Amino acid sequence: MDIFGLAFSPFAARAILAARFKGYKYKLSVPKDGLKSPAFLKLNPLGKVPVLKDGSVVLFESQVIVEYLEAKSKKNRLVPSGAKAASQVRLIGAMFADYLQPAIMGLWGQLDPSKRDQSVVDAKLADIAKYLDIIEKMIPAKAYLAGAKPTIADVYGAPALFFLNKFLPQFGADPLGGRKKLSKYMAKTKKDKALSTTLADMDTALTAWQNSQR
Ligand SMILES: N[C@@H](CCC(=O)N[C@@H](CS)C(=O)NCC(=O)O)C(=O)O
Repeated sequence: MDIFGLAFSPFAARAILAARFKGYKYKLSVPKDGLKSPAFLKLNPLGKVPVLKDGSVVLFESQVIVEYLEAKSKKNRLVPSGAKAASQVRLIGAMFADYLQPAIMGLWGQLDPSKRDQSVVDAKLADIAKYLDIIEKMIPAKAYLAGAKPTIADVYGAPALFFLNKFLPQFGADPLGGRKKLSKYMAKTKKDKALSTTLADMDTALTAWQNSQR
């Protein structure tokens, strides 16, 4: 299968992580002529990454791609089968995907101190702290965000936490603010091959992109 994406995109990272956790072979490529080229717009009319191409299946929207990858094989389940367990995993995933990540990415336009609006920064930092407190209470003290094995909570959580660690120090804030379970999780991501490789690739690609913008 083919994943079209930029390695530092938190949305592409979801597709990449899901593919890695599930054990699928895939090829990652950057859309050759850009995101708005006629060829790429045929795959995703929105001109955004990620896009997944698996034979005749062409999908965009990271959450749909993750669900497809999960549904394609029962191997290495990312959503447990029981209704209660599945809902807990989905709830943790939703906190990251729908609340924490948008608040963190809202700081993207504020990174340059000369163009910063401190009221926007303060509002985003307050939202981030609120969501982190909620997540810290929800997650179990286990190796992964929703338990002993990787789930979609990690697929949505790890890319968001990557950007949290990258951005917050630039605003003088401590990314995890001493939240014990989340801090332990971040330290443990180094021990999981899919997580450590994906986060390292995001780091390399983000640095290269930032250098290209200077
Ligand atoms: N809702 C989409 C968002 C994807 C998205 O915004 N991707 C960014 C990269 S981080 C992108 O392609 N931006 C280019 C653009 O919007 O022109 C998803 O979940 O896949």
